[in-house]
Amino acid sequence: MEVPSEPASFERQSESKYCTLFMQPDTANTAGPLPSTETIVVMPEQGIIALVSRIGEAQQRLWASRLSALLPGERVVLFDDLCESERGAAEIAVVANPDPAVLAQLPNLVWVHSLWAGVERMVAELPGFRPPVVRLIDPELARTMAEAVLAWTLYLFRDMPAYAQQQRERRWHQLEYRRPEQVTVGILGLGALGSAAALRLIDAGFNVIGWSRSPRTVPGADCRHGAGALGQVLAASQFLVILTPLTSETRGLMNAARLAELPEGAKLINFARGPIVDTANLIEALDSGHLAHAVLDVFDEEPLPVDSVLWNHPGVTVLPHIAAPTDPETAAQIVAGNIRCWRRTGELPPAVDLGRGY
Ligand code: NDP
Ligand code: OXD
Repeated sequence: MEVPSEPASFERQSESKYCTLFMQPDTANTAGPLPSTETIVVMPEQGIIALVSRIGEAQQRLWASRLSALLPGERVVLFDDLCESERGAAEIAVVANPDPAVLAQLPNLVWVHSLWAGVERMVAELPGFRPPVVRLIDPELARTMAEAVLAWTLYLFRDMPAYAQQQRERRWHQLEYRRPEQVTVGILGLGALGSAAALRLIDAGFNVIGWSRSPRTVPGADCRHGAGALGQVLAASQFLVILTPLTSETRGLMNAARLAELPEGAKLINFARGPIVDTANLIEALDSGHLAHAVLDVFDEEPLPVDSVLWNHPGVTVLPHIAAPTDPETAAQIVAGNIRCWRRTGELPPAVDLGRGY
């Protein structure tokens, strides 16, 4: 511990154990007089967690204070507020859409925790990144996504876009009703979010057929896996919900040929990432009447450019990436819990497979 005998300044430079800390004696200890004329330097044994994000500064500060409150033994600090030695000392980065150039300035990172469930942009921007990346797996996020999938499946199932159009035309016309059991919803992706969505749809009475890369079991759902099974899943899906991550295998997955495999009049919901569906092919399928409607929450470019044809297409419902927002309260608890666990045991939750892309 460094004890400067005659500090030139009493300015508090940092609370870190890594930066020299000068504290004014009478503010450093409010419990009573200091025992000697020497200045006491308080250096709390705290780890440094760098917060790296391209979200706005105010939001970053909120995350930092939320996490700090849950992690009394740590300092959660915005990257820009870290001094040089602190950057070298940071072992953990908590990130949300991080700038890769900024992450590169944290040379001793041991691991990274994403505040978001989807890490596709990060994976694409960080080829060869070595520290393990842990993404957010939050039951509350899964619940929110399942709720969104049910909400927009019902929106399509109960013909709300058609009734809204009829109202604009002052047209009184009753469309045929079918029961949920008469309808099959396909779900591409049976991970944390897709499997929760499947269970919610089954609970609401729908038949569910799901698709994953490796074998998965969701009670009550017909689960298929592997590229060879995609055609069977699409052929059965009157409604198709996309919840696979964007990877080299899923980019452009729903192209003209795949869209054509859906039954006539099928409806599509993309809650994953825009480039999984080929937009031009989707518009063609809607214009030809092969597809009846698409609910899109995600796009090739976000925010969706004002001149995009999707805004005014009668067969498209545009949502501004709201299917399942990160819940700050539950996400902070989960991230803090994972950090505490790692400090205690050295164990991390399963990391993203950067080679596989998710
Ligand atoms: P998971 O990693 O838990 O699940 C991904 C699923 O997709 C797995 O079942 C996986 O198969 C499957 N999959 C991946 N690649 C393929 C492939 N080539 N062929 C077949 N199946 C494949 O992810 P989450 O469920 O947590 O999240 C999914 C996505 O949802 C995120 O990546 C993100 O893009 C999006 N998202 C959107 C939000 C929104 O608000 N719109 C909010 C949060 C996330 P397997 O089980 O075999 O690994
Ligand atoms: C996420 C998202 O990945 O909002 O969390 O898409």
